[in-house]
Order: sequence, then C-alpha cells, then structure tokens
Amino acid sequence: MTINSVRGAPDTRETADHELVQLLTPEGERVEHPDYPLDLSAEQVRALYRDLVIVRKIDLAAVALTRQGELGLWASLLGQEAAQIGSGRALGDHDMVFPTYREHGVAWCRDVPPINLLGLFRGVNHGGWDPAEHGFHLYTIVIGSQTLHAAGYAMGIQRDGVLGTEKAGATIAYFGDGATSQGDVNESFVFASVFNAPVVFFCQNNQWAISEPLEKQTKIPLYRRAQGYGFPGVRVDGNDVFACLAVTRKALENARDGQGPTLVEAFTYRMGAHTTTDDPTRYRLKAEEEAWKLKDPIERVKAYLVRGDLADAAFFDEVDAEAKRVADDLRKACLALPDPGPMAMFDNVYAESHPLMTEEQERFAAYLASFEEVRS
Ligand SMILES: Cc1ncc(C[n+]2csc(CCOP(=O)(O)OP(=O)(O)O)c2C)c(N)n1
Ligand SMILES: [Mg+2]
Repeated sequence: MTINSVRGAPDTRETADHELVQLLTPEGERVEHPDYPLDLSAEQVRALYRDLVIVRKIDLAAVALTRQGELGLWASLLGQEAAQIGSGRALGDHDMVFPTYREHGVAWCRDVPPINLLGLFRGVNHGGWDPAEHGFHLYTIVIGSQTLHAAGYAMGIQRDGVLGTEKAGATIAYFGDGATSQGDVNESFVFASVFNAPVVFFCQNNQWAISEPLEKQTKIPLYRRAQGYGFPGVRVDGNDVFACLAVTRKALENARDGQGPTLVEAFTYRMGAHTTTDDPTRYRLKAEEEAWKLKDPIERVKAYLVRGDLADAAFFDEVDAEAKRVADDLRKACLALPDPGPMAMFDNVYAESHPLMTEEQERFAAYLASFEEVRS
C-alpha cells in the first residue's frame, strides 16, 4: 500500500510476477522468459553497463549545472536508465524516435551529443539537433502530443511500402504514466490500431506525474489498456536493461514486419524530482524511494558482471573514469555555449516574415536601442 492507495481499488503498483517480464533480478541473477530469449555476450553486457553509468553521470552533471544557475531547468532520468538504454539499444537505423523531455538516455543511444540537450535547457537554442540525422525527434513538452506524431509518421512508413523489407523502420513514442490520461494518447492508439501502423508505444511508468500518483491515472495496470484498442500490451521490468532490450526489440521487429503496434509499459520509478523546480518531499514518502533504491538498474548489471566474472575492478574503474571525463567535458562545453542575442528569439518562429511579428521585432529592437541612448 502507498499513501495514495484508494481503499478497495486494485493497487496498480503491485505487480504479480507472471505479469512482469524480467530477465535480470534486482540481485543480478539471470532468469529466462519463454517469449523473450536473449543472448548477450560479455562484451555486450559491459557495453550496456557503460551506457547506463555514463547517462547517469550526464544526468547528475546537468542537475548540478541547474543548481548552479547554468541551466534553466532539467528533467532528471535518475532511476529510468535501464528503460531508456534497453529500449534505445533495441533501435535500428531506420527507426524514428518521438521522445518527451526526459529521454536523455535514448538520445545517447541515438548519438545526439549531450551538449545539444543542455543547449535546450539553457535556453540558447530552439531544439538542438537534427531529427533526421539522428532518427530522434525534438523533445516534446506538450504531454502526449508526440504519440500522435509517432502514429502519423508510422502510417507514412507504411505508405512507403517498405514494411517487411530490409528498409523497414518503425516509430517509437516515449511517454509517461500521466500522459496515458491525455486524449492525444487515446487517439494515437486508435489510429495505430485500425491502420495497423508500425509504432511502439513505450510508456515509462515511473509511478508519478509530477505530484499525481499512478492511482489517479488508472484503475488497471496500464499495459492492459492495449487490449481494449486491439493490440498487444506487455509490462516489462523497467529497471532491467536486458528485459527492456528484449521486449522492445521484439515489439519493433513486429512493427517492421507489418504486425502493427505494441504497448510496452516499462515499470520503473522516478528516483529524483519531476524537474529541478519540483520538491517531491511534499507529496511522497521517503520509504517509497528507499524501496525502489533496492531495484537500482545499474547495481543489478554490476552484480551480474561480478557474479559471472565477466568484468574486473579495472573495468569498473575505467567506466567511472570515462563517465567523469564525459561529465567534465559537458560541463566545460555548457559554460562555453554562446548566448544568442536577444533578437534571436524572433528567428525560426515562422518560415517567412510575418507582419505582426515584424512589428513586434521592430518595437523590441527600438526598446533595446533605447538602452544604448541612455548609456551614450
Ligand atoms: C498538455 C499538457 N498538460 C500539462 C502539462 C504540464 N506537465 C508537464 S509534465 C507533467 C506530468 C507528466 O507526467 P508523466 O506523463 O507521468 O511523465 P513523467 O514526467 O513522469 O516522465 C505535466 C502535467 C504539459 N506539459 N502538457
Ligand atoms: Mg510519470
């Protein structure tokens, strides 16, 4: 039970074992699942571990930069590394990602330079990367809207006639538990379903939508909603990078093969605040965070590597050192980002000039010039 459980309602946070796809226990023990065989070499597991550690370090560096006034805001991925790296490493070259504002780990897998993410949160660019180059769309703040973009783009792929061929791609839409209450998400499920569009709906159920608990979004486990729309839904341990990789890989393959959408509910936890402007101590119990700490996504991979003698102390030291280098470089690059001039805010608003905006632009330029006059 949690502080927010409603008397008599099923507790949507409790997960029966048979409902949850898990390939690596919190203790680092490998378990098999009949539907999701996964064969990873020691090198591949070490690579996943490296990804997890580096993205956590990038995230911590960004939080620190925000605290120091260098970023306006940051949405931390702490606790959700496995959901993002597992699903991100399942992606293929032709797939297209539609993220929210928290998918820094997926961005890492798509080779988006972390400094480009920071530019957005520092307010010095309008997005920061080329979606076509990375197969990774711009961050979306309007909750749930990107699921419609993903469904529409998937319908476009379908119309290209490439499904079932080597050129086939799928789309993947990331969204949160709170987003599932949005009309846009419902509409995207309907379109994807009836058109059998190649889209994977990847819901990171991190148990909270700012201060709203999961119980205020649903009375049934989220993945079961898919059944009502007519496509498969699966709940995966979102803190298990192996399971997230295997489940997302299969969902993407099915989509590329023309078998339509899948809803993946990655059952995880937002260990930090919603964003750096939020204070979770106001609405949730420390005990809940402590319980989830025991399910840490990185520790279990480390335990697996150590148990199986697949990595030595030198490997772990080297990964830590590399993560520190990435974070140090990021910090330097952030401080060196050029500030755009105040007039730059008018750029890229419209493709062509617009009379009302031109007027506002001229008025603002005159206002700025008035300071020069005072000074001279
Ligand atoms: C359409 C819309 N409504 C409200 C908001 C304000 N808002 C920002 S984040 C958020 C909660 C989202 O929760 P969830 O979908 O669970 O994602 P999480 O932040 O937990 O990853 C809300 C309500 C918004 N950005 N867009
Ligand atoms: Mg959430």
